[in-house]
Amino acid sequence: MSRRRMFACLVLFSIAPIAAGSAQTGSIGGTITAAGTAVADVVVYLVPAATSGRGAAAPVAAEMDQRALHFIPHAIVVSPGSTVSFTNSDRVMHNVFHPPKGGSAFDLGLFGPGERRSFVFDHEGAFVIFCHVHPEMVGYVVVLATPWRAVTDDRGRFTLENVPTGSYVLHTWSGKFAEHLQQVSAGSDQSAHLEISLARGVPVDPRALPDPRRAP
Ligand SMILES: [Cu+2]
Repeated sequence: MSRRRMFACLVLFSIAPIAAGSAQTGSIGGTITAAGTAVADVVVYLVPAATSGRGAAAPVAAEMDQRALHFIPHAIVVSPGSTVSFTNSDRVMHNVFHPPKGGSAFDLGLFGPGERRSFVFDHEGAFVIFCHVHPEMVGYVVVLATPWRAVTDDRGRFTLENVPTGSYVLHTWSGKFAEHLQQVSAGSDQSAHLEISLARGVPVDPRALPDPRRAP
């Protein structure tokens, strides 16, 4: 690493804790279960109750691996304009495609061990990802502009950090469960903990996104 880059990193590391400790933000965390069992790979996101408060996250570079005939992670959440790279880490051919739905279909073709293909997700939505070679392979790329978003871990846990003080509607997205909506508020230096139970049902695609007034 060059001296200049090292200096830039040091500056970033020293600024970050100050921003995270701002008195104007809080955190909202919790656990998601269904029928008493923790659910991993659920996307959790906040939409501010006031339209004017909506933030937009910058595009990112994200990775989704193809390993042991699975997409890993099973679900990721990125902002519009983000590039997602799919790497074939197996010893067989793989493919990545999203089936035609609302004109958003794409197919990255067949690619071999060690190869990588990328796709830029320009618009919000929940994109189911398949492989032509292995019909059992399924993954999800959920594209959301809101900066307050997370994916539950293996124990169903999530944390939304640096949420400005205010009122929000919390949404969940999962390939298997109905959307859960809940009004929440973030307070200065407060951390809320939620226990959310999901019911089986059809997920709501974020492309039909949220009228913030549509609260339970
Ligand atoms: Cu495959």
